[in-house]
Amino acid sequence: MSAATSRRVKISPSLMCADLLALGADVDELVGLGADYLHLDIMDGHYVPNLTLGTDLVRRLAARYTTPLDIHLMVDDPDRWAPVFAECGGGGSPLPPVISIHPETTWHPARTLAALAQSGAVPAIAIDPAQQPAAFEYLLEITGLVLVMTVNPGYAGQTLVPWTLRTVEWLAAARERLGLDYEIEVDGNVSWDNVPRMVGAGADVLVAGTSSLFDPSMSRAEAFAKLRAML
Ligand code: S6P
Ligand code: MG
Repeated sequence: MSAATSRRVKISPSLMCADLLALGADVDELVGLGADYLHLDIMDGHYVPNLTLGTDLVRRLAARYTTPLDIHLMVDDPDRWAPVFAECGGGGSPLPPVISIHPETTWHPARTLAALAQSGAVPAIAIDPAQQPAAFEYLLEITGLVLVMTVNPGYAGQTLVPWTLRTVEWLAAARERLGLDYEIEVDGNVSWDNVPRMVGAGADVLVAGTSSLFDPSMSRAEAFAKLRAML
């Protein structure tokens, strides 16, 4: 049975796409609608040319919600920042935060992932469109989730890089071949048109941003229901 038919597909709203001036109300609604994760993009202005969310927000969210945090580190020094976010993302949730690093940003990603596991977080890797997933095959055994960047990292509102669907397919096949259980998350232009292709390729967590859940033509509740109905 394929991953697409055997697994419940989860929704991880991207909070950089929420209404930052009314964030508490927006997150309350998303949690009430049944968001499975809360996706937080952490950028350093070096690895990606942008700055977004940070430690204080993560700490406040972790204290207020039991929905697990899905913390995506787009930084060029993950060994500095992963322990910081593992600490401030711990909060009161019974489920640990998922923390993803881009493995090409550190010389020894296996050590970084082991340290994340040691700190109680779910260790995760994020694969840039230009990276070959096979290069990270050995890391899959110590990884709870693999985030596939389906756009180039740094900004919301971009267009799908089409060959990244092959990365999703490769990861789904590798999961079966290796007998592993990591989740496969897609991040970037998860649109109404792209969702069926992404889930068909093997994605089981969708980062929902401006392309779906934050579609300005409908309410958040309508968009969430539309997305759920597609899964
Ligand atoms: C991009 C970031 C993403 C975006 C998301 C936005 O660097 O990692 O998580 O927030 O891709 O979604 P959309 O639908 O605007 O592409
Ligand atoms: Mg992201």
